[in-house]
Amino acid sequence: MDIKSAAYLKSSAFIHQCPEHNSPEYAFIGRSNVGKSSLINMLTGNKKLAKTSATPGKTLLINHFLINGGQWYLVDLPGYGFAKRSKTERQKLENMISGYILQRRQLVNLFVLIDCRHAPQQIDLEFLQWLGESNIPFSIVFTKADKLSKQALAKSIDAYLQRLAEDWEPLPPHFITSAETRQGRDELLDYIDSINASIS
Ligand SMILES: Nc1nc2c(ncn2[C@@H]2O[C@H](COP(=O)(O)OP(=O)(O)O)[C@@H](O)[C@H]2O)c(=O)[nH]1
Ligand SMILES: [Mg+2]
Repeated sequence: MDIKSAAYLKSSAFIHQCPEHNSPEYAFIGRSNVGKSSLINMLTGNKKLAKTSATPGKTLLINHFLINGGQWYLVDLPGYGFAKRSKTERQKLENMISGYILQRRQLVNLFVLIDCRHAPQQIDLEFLQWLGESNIPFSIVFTKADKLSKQALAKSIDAYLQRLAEDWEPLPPHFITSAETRQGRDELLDYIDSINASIS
């Protein structure tokens, strides 16, 4: 499958402000700076669609992007675990994120992004646990694959999957991507396509 058109639609602070439609939504989440916006730009082939930033913690809203005229939607969620925010600001963001994830009936799959260079971190593992307990369908996307050699990449991802295997049987689906080299693009789009086909 390919993306024929992609357009920014709306930014929302609450689920009740999110666009009304009946098409599937695929949302991206992960720590600030993990590469959510870059991945959306890479998938859609539009470098300017989602705002990317070298300064972490910029996206504070739920951003909807219309794909192929509304056949489906990509959703850029705020990053979690950005330490420099105040406690009230963090709480507000957490409510926004959990509200969307738990209540958005159009959400068919959540992509949880993990920097391929990082060892498993508590905040991500706990978030995955919470998704499992909440019965939210999700998959894992290892980002920034271009930052490691082939060998180091395989080693890092193996270690991560081994850690996940302590909590998950079977392992959730996972993808390896790079916004620079476009690695993983076809696999992710085919995966989205197969989910779209299974629910249409
Ligand atoms: N080398 C490399 N850099 C990336 C990749 N994805 C994102 N980045 C960089 O990481 C930073 C954060 O990316 P961004 O997409 O804004 O992260 P977000 O906060 O999760 O939306 C930016 O400086 C990006 O250019 C990637 O696949 N490869
Ligand atoms: Mg972003």
